[in-house]
Amino acid sequence: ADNLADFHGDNGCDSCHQTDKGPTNDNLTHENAQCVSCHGDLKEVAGGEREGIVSPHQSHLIGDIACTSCHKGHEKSVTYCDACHNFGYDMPFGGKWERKFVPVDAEKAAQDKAIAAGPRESTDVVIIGSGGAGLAAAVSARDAGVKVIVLEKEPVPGGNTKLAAGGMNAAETKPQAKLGIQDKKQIMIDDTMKGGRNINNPELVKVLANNSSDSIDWLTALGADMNDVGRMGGASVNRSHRPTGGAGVGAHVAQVLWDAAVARDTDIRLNSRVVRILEDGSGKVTGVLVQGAYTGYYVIKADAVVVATGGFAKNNDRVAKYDAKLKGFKATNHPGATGDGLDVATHAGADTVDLEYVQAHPTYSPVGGVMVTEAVRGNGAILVNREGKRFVNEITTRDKASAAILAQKGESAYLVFDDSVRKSLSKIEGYIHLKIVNEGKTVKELAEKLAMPAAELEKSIASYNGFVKSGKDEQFERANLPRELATAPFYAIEVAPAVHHTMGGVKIDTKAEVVGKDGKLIGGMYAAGEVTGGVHGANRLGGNAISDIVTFGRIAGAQAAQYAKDH
Ligand code: FAD
Ligand code: MEZ
Repeated sequence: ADNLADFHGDNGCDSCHQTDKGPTNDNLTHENAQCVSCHGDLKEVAGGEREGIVSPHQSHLIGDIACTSCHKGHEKSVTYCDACHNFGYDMPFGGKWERKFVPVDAEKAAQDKAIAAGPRESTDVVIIGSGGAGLAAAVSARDAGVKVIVLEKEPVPGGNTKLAAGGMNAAETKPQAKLGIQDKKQIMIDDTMKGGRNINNPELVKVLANNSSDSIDWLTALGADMNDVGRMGGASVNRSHRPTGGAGVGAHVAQVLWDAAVARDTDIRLNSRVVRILEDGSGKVTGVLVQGAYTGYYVIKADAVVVATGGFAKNNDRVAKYDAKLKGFKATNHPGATGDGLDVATHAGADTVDLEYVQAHPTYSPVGGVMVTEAVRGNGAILVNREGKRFVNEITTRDKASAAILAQKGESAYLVFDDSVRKSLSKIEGYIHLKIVNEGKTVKELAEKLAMPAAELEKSIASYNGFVKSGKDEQFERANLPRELATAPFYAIEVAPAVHHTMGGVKIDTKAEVVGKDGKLIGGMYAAGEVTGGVHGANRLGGNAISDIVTFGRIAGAQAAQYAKDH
């Protein structure tokens, strides 16, 4: 047998499919139920795995992960995890992970034919993308009482949102008040404008900051725990909210939003790529053209569409077009962050802003294929070079920290911390699990493992601890000095910059309405999240994206629902 279908061949097509024509929907609902009926659900399969391996069936992905996300019937199976990691799983009938970007208008003739055939179904609001912006929009549109279809091109939901780690920025919140943190929405506005080099759209920044605590309350009411509050680069106050104990914010927020959307009976379709937004002669939205991975092209008629398709950091050709310095760089993003949603919106007349600004995250682990959250630095870690010396204010903005790392020998650095930092942030356990963390019982032992001069590393840590005691970093003016690095064991992770966030995108107004190339609003088209531009200016502050997607996702969903009711 060459693939799973061949292997199961003796059982006949109906052992997987409902009809002899193959799949009946793009979620492969029936096919996946068949897998589960024989092999058990994810939890049961994970339970039977060998101890000590990084289990492919226990992951940070959200929702009920479909077996068919990795296990394919008629082609080679692929390990979805390989889009980021490289665990070397022994996958039955496995092939190599590869992704080629296919432009949205690649099959024009087939697309035109589907459009000519007319709509297969209709709804009030279509939401493109199942990341945080899309799911927040879905929940708020459902709460406004309209019919919603969410379309997601990947086999798994959650986009980049499910990967978000360090936190969600918000000012004047209840969790801050409980911890005695004094903050002001105006300070969040000022920090965001300064971090974005003052080219942000100030009206959008006001919406971001002024709604941020309401967004925390909204998530909390849906069941989220946003009670741990830490510091991110460029913030002058601790305002980055995450679950108690310091677990990753994104997987939690995405799961809460997913559960809320499912509880509201939202029609969510995976493996469903939107390739065109359709409009009438006057330029008003009339629906979308979908490319179902298994059911082919079809049209959904809709009154309003929310574009929530995320950024394009995983599409290096496109990134390099805007910033040649980033050519060939790795990316922290999920495989779907290619920018085709941006193409769909611009083909339908949307204007764009700030596309030339692409952000590198300073601390990506080339060994693990994962981003190491800024929260590790926010909670006390320092950055040292191969000589064991600090070289930058660790919690400066990302553009500055990335440039400083690239200026070091080997174009990488080590993130060094102690056991008290580890205990402050449960996300670190994930890095240990991934085996990307070096450990020493003493600073000397750690330095020896890194082939670094031990005396220099000891000196750097001793002088940093002195700054913590005095409350002033005499070397780099680091503003937050949360704890001394004095509790053994000591740890280090090698880190280098990787493409992380695309600041620019579709132009929107404060109601998430899309502005057309002629400067007028496009009737029925809304956008939210990383696909949009203007909120973050030239450089996004850590923690501001989750705030952006929840606030503007909610606004886009409510506005699209109202538009659908009015038309
Ligand atoms: P996404 O969550 O990326 O969702 C977009 C979805 O649209 C994807 O699922 C995609 O597959 C789908 N899609 C795209 N095109 C189409 C199409 N044509 N048809 C159908 N579907 C389509 N920000 C913070 O504020 N705090 C953090 O701690 C943080 N940590 C991060 C850690 C990592 C590793 C990464 C990569 C990012 C992090 N960010 C963080 C940034 C933040 O996660 C993202 O900017 C944000 O989640 C984007 O949300 P979104 O909903 O706009 O897009
Ligand atoms: O906002 C981000 O991208 C972020 C906080 C990432 C991280 O380091 O956790």
